[in-house]
Amino acid sequence: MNSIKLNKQIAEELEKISEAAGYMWQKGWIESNGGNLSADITHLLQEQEIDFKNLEIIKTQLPAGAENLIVLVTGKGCRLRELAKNPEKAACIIATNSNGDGYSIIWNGRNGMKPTSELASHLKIHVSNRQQKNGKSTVLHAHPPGLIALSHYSGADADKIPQMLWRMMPEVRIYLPKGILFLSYRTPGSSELADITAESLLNCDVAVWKKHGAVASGKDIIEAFDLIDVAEKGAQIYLSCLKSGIEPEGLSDAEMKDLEKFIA
Ligand code: 2HA
Ligand code: ZN
Repeated sequence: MNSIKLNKQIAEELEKISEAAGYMWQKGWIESNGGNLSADITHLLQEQEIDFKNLEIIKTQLPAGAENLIVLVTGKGCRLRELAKNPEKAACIIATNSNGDGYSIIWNGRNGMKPTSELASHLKIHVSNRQQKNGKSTVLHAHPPGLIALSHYSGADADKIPQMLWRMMPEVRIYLPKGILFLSYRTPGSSELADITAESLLNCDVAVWKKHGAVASGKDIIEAFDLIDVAEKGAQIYLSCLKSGIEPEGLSDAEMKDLEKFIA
């Protein structure tokens, strides 16, 4: 049942989500039901537009600060590739309650649609973005293969990989000024994963979930996509060199210094 009508601004958000889903499918980041995304659209809906009467409340402990939010989010078990042609097959809109102990589905809750299993991460990042007032309202999680492959490496020099990705080409350093952070493994969907991800995104542009995927947040979903795309490009170049038997040189310290001057 739908308790709201989609207004023009929400329809525009959905269009960008469809566009990003098309790119991600082409790039092989969203196999089967892999990946999930969300947009905090609280500011796009007037309170009076929502008819809370007769709405089922799905009880769950929400992260602190996640009360009274309206979030467009992909559905649990849904195929993100379907967003490209028919968002109704893979996304719904939820409204979190004011007690912080549940939410209602206010758009597209029919056919048993439930929000993604990674809802905790999405909500915690939205709360953090609001606290930071950084203008970011979307969160994207996908399974880009290059970053995941690199996250399997745990040799003594594993902590040098983020620096090496920065050095693969100037754009990586320029576009991801806070860099890429590889997080230790946590169970998918867990609140521990949500905590470490929201905290890490304060200090990086792309967080990599070890042996799982990548997460980024942007002012819109295309910006979040671009962040992961640039990080993945760095990973692909690095892996291509290694696969070709080339030990990549990477931008030198002097070239990096020069670049930093250029960025400043
Ligand atoms: O939504 O990618 O991390 C499926 C996933 C879980
Ligand atoms: Zn995943």
